[in-house]
Amino acid sequence: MGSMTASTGRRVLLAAPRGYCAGVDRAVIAVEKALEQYGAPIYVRHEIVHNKYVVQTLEKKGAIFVERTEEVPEGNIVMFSAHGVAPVVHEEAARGRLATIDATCPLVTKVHKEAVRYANDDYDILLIGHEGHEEVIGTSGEAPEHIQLVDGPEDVAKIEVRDPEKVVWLSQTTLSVDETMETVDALKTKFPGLISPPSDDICYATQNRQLAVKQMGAEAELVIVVGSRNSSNSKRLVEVAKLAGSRAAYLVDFAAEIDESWLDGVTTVGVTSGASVPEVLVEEVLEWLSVRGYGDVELVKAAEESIIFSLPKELRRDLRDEAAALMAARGGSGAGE
Ligand code: 0CH
Ligand code: SF4
Repeated sequence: MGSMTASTGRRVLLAAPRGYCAGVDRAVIAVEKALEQYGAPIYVRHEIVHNKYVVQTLEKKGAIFVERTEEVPEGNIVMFSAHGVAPVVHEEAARGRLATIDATCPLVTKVHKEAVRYANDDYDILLIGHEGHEEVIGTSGEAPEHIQLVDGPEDVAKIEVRDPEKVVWLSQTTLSVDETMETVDALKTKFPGLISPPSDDICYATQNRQLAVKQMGAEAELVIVVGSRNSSNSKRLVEVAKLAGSRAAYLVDFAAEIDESWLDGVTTVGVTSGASVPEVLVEEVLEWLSVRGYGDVELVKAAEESIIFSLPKELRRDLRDEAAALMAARGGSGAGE
């Protein structure tokens, strides 16, 4: 490795942790398992995770991605994505006589439960998150009449609450930690009685990936983040890298999207990937860099991760009645093509 290194000094800093978090791993395996157990097609409402390659790969195996529950033909199986859904979506599925498999990350479900609890206690809930993002739509749907969205510090001025002594903030799981703290500070200035969530809503994976990219951003002139454009946590990594000091940071889905000119005058390249990104895509980027003289790879390790989630309950227990009925209708064979 890197016989050129001594003369050129070119190197790659590789973030750890990066890539798949426990919630994504579980959700992607869940689709694969569902395809194995019940056969194609398996409908998935919304991209199971926000990654182009993952979606394309699962489509080839027989998954069909839809945006609305109503698009799923009656009597089929529909999976809910890792980002979670509002309760009304469960009702839509029941109305459409669909069997459901819920791949919502348990850490998103945790935030849903917090929302329900504070709504039941009649709090005003200030949900920090990005407008229009699937997760925020799902969480807000738990208690629409109690929840207001706060999309960054600039939104704080317009927020009004019924009783400033009964306000709590919650958040999307994939936000920038630093920007969220700015928003919280602004909210606290306005509402000194504001209560914080019982535990961090921004999840461990989001936090750790930002920590690692922050460390590398201080040293790397260029940071390449592998991830899709609609992936909130991946986009945050680009922002965090720049704030940490890297001259430039880019989001790419594939190595082929990297522009050679980005390397001009660059000695140290940082590489990381979002929580929805398979490692094979990072390997391709490392290969692309290695061919261009950046073959010396150093790990920047910010945290250890060992968390694993068990599969959605619908895939763990024996067939649910509705899924069993569905299989009977398909001719009784478990493993479809
Ligand atoms: O970062 P976002 O939430 O856009 O989603 P992703 O890229 O699919 O990553 C996984 C997070 C899923 C829900 O927390
Ligand atoms: Fe769960 Fe966090 Fe991964 Fe989202 S990013 S799926 S909340 S572990």
